[in-house]
Amino acid sequence: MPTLRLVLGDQLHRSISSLDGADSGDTILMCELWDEATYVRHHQKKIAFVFSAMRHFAASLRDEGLTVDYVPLDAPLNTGSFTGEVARALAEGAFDSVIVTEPGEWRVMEMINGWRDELEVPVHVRPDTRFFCSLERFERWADGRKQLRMEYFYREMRRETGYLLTSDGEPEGGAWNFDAENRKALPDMVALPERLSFEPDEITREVLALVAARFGNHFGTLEPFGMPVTEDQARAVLDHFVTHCLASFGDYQDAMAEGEAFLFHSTVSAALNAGLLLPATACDAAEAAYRAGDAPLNAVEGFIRQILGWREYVRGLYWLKMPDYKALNALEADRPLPDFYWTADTEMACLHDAITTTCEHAYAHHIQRLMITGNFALLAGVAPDAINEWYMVVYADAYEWVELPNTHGMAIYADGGIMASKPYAASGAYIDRMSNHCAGCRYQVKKKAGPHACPFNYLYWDFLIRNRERLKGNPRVGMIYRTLDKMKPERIAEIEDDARAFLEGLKPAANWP
Ligand code: FAD
Ligand code: DLZ
Repeated sequence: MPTLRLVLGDQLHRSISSLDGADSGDTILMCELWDEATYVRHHQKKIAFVFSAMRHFAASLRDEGLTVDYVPLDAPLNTGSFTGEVARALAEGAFDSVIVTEPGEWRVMEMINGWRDELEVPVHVRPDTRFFCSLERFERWADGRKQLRMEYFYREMRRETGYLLTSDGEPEGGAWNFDAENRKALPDMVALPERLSFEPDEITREVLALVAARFGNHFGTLEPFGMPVTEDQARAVLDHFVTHCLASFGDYQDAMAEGEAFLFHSTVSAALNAGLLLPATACDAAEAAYRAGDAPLNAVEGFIRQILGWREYVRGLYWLKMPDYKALNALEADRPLPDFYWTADTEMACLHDAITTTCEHAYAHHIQRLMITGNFALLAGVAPDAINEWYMVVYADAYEWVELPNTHGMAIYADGGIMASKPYAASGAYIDRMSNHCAGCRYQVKKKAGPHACPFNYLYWDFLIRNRERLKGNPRVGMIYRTLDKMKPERIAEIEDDARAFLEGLKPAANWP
């Protein structure tokens, strides 16, 4: 009897393990689902991207002669959920088993686990072999370690994969990590590369109309839409990055610039996470550029570290620590999400810029996510569930396996240091050093107190004061507390007053929309 092979919307690669051994007698089930589009109310561009990429992938499987049961969102019998659609397919056809590749989110794994009892045929869950590091391998790495720091994991991955190793097995350039060279601000006159954008074809145009009609009240701008929706287009974005951006990626990795969404970043995360691009393809292309002398080591190592190191590490950590991880709230943060996260209606220029970019492109680069929107949420004490939901909604690359560790662990320190050795808290000085936002801001970054001072300045110290008992034992923040200890009581009171007034003035978000 044939097999029912379920392919989820972020598993869109021909090498996905659920398709291993597929033949024309099997049915490949792909479904556009109300539940998946609304369990968080994803950015309109993300829904369009996923649906269009799914439809293109289904077409490519059919071109190969495979049988695809593709359920569009508006199909009359569409039940709206993975569970409903698998049960319906089984009721309508004769299948001996269901095969699926492990999903990227805990909640979906829970659903699939439920099928083992609910369905009358066996359910086989195959490992997701798109990653360099299997979940078992990550568990072995983590086993017995007091601290799970990315850097040590990354070195093992470098050794195992051979990326950027000399013939003696040592790291190219004599060091594993060139991060110290990757912190330059953007010079005024630097020319930024043009970005690839793809004219929507008929499939994408149909999807855009569907999203406008059914999800037009979700966050974000739907059009113009130029995201890559096929493997070929994703590969073109990668090649464009390698040719035009990679050489400067390292130097300006941490830079920010007003009105410039992409700088020298690759913009491949949505394609990688949906399966259009394999991580090995991205790392191979970057290493080839280094070997050909087309990009310097600090850039190529930096790029490979993001994918081979951070991306693999956060996935391993997510599956190692879930489900308890999500409930952690080490700093007992409980503030509602400020309304400006949805509207960009804030006079703080850096936040306004990062949120505007996010709304237009369903994208912001790492430093905007970490040091602007993340840093503000950390300092203001926004409740983890509220800020996690925001990050899940607004980015086209957001899936819980990668969003949660980055937000919960890295940005807001809700995991109490499982991921980061100290909170990534920063005052306005950091933002001023790494960007040109402050020059045009209504607030003054050099002012420490009063209504014209940059709010990041007093919120930074207020955060440290509020969390003294929780953080004082951390040797990495000891020096900052020694500075705080030298402040006069009047200065402490001034910081607390400014912070209270500012935070009380924030309008909390109504549930979106
Ligand atoms: P580049 O800067 O060009 O980096 C290359 C690739 O490296 C990225 O495409 C991505 O696949 C990978 N990468 C880089 N940093 C990380 C990281 N910290 N964790 C995992 N992969 C990384 N990334 C997501 O893919 N999905 C998310 O939902 C997500 N949420 C985030 C939330 C917060 C608060 C923070 C601080 C970071 C988050 N990131 C997330 C990581 C990172 O910001 C994005 O991967 C990156 O901005 C995507 O842009 P890019 O493709 O141009 O990346
Ligand atoms: C993100 C997403 C969206 C918006 N819609 C669908 C969908 O309609 N059908 C589908 O199979 N997958 C979708 N996805 C991706 C899933 O949410 C993703 O597979 C799970 O979150 C597991 O990572």
